[in-house]
Amino acid sequence: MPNILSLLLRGIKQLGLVTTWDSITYQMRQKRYQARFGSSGPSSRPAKSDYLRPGHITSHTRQGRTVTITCANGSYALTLLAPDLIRVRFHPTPTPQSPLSIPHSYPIAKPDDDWPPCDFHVVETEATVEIKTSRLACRVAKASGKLAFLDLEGNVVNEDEAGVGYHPAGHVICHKRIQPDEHFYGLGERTCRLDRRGRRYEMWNTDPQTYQPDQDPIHLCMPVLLGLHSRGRQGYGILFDNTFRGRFDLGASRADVASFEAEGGELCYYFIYGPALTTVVERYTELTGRMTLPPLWVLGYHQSRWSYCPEARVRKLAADFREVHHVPCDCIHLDIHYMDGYRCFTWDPERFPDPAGLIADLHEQGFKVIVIIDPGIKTDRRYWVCKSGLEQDVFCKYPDGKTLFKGPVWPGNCYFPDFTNPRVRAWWGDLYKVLTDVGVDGVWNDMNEPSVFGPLGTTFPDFVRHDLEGRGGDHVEAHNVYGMQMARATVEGLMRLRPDERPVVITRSGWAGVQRYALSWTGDNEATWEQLWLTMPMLMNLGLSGLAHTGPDVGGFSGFATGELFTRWLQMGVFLPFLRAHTSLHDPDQEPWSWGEPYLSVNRRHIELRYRLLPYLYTAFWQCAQTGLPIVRPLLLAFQDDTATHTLDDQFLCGDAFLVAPVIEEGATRRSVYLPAGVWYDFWTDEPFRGPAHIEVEAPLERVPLFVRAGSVVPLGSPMQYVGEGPADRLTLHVYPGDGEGQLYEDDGHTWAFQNGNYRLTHFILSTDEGPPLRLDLRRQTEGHYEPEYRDFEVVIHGVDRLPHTATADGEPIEQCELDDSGHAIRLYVGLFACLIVEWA
Ligand code: MIG
Repeated sequence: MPNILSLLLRGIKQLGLVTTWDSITYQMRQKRYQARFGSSGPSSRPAKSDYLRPGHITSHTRQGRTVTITCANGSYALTLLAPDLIRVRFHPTPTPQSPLSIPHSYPIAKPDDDWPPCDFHVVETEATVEIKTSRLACRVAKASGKLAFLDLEGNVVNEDEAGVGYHPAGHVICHKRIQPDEHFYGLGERTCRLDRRGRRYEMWNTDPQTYQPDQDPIHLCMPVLLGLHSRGRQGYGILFDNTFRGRFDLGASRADVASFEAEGGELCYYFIYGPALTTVVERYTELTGRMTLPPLWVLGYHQSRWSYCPEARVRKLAADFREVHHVPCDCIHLDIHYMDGYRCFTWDPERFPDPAGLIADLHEQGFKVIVIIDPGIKTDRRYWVCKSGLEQDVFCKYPDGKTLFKGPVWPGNCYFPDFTNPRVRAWWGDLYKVLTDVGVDGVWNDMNEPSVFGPLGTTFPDFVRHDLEGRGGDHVEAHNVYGMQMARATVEGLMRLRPDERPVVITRSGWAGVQRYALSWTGDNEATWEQLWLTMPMLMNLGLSGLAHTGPDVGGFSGFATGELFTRWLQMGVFLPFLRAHTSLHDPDQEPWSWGEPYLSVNRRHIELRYRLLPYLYTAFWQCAQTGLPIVRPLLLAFQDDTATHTLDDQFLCGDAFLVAPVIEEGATRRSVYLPAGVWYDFWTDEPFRGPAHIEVEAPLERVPLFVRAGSVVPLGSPMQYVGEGPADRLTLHVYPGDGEGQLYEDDGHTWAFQNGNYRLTHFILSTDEGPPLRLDLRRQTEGHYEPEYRDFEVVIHGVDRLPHTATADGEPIEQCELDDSGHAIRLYVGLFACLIVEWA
């Protein structure tokens, strides 16, 4: 009893009386519905031995790109989409399924017919049926029907242990063998280390209401796994294409066995061969889609809290940035208190009497505005969205097909749109007109796991029905894609409403493929040092899972950061794709100036660095949109054959040039850093280091340990208060001697004109002759017809301590050349050159 009472009191304190009451009555109602429609929650798991396995092969046939292999207890359809990409489907029926009926899949962006033809042949031996492409072999054992994927020399890349299995209750599973030195990555957003091996991961998007390290699952699960073994020589990926509640077990039950399973649906997975994980990520994002290029301002600094209100508080925040503290910022986020009683698509008439006026003024000062939108629609017939939704029949229902599912969230009881219905998505997208009409620039979709308040379960009951693109199904199947389809409905709406502007949608939940629709932030973290560290493995694995545009609540959502913690988190954030400070309702403001000096100055300097980095970062975003290669990368992605990188998760690469090693310990002013093979320059001192090596570096509060790979050409812009503040008159190219290539991508920063050639892509080729004499040769080639505003370059050559003997641009001597104050770099001033040659006597 005291338990219930304290729960009740806590509930009332956090949620208010109405919502608490709705929460309690919700529990009572759910009990009734459970009695009527069946139980809810994970069903009991069959024993491993209870699964039906394929059994021996009876025949095989080939039709188009699909090989059908019939076994005693079912049949495989193995479809060759590319030489390194095979889809495996297994059906328990003895009659082969038509390989042509491909069920709709939410993750898949590239249908079978869009893949070019793929050459392969089928070879039968005494013991196997083997499918061979130019990259890989898929061998099926005749006796057992088990699969193995091999490279062309016959080395095992991945092989079945018990292999695929079906259970009459509808469960599907696949058991794989773990290779001795195998490491695992991926699985979307997890609160665990970079290497996923040795534990279980649930596939069930969940609102943890502030998570702890090692808590699982949280907001955004993805059924994509990457494996790396044989000292980095073998790498592959698996997408388990099944949305039902499920789990991955990566050596938890048995150290040498990995499995993935689901409570229903098909046993269908895509196998992607590397061996380079960069190849895997590229293929995977070809299959599931890539992000579209965001507008440049999204790469700026964002400031948020739960919630900035009323209007006067927002205006003061803007003035604090521009007039008081001169800290650059591009965007202010409005959390749920801007709404009228938490009703989405409304404004609180007292707190925000004139949203259009406020937003126009913020625009005037160079701010963009992002507002939060939740899926729950208050059950209030006088509220226009609810009324329209009821008229249009958009809300989720119980199996009787009549009763609307109702659950409490912030506004009290809510109905929930069924985003798995295309008609509902269209309705939802159009609602945003009321927000774009007043000038809102982007949308933040929260609570879309979906989250419902109440101890009996934090989401819909299993038996709630969904459209699932017309097929129909229950929540066990639709749950994991609910958030992704909400983000999709949102972005499709924004595209219709503002076709010329690149849309901005932030989502908390998602599933494989969500990168096509939205960026995401890592939800409700905590203001602790451990969670500062955790940001790195979280983001690196999200990037490997195809979702590269991500970032944490800098400073931590729950709890109040110390000045030192915020500053250290921000220093790391400068190199993360999405940079936003945010905090919870119950905590003080976390703004760059909240702790006074010395923090304010350090914070300002690092946010200024973020803005100088924009040309470099934007290029990394463009690369990611082209190839899927993430912006924040684990070191193993660039140094796969260096086993020291395979579990390294306290430092990361940002784009092609930077290695970032944030300080993750309170009070620390030094840290050790691992530098992989090659020469690395300390960004702050220009001191060169040769890797592979563990080194100790100074890390005073004033700076984040940062290294630049030799051979890099890093384009940096000028400091500014916000994107588009004024014309840039110059671009600085930071050159780090060595041999390498670099890119710079530029366009207007917000429209789709780049799709018609209105962009400029610059290739830099840097070669260095160590000499003596030392000689640097920098080539610059461009494509596309976009013309940036600047005409001049400042070229900074790092790691040299005296003026060159000759410096020419396209054969002409360069007049302006000076030694940097540091004494470790020189500066040259040149126009739009094609070939720069600098030589020291
Ligand atoms: O139940 O909108 O993760 O960023 O500030 C909490 C209020 C709801 C959770 C989000 C958080 C946001 C908060 N929301």
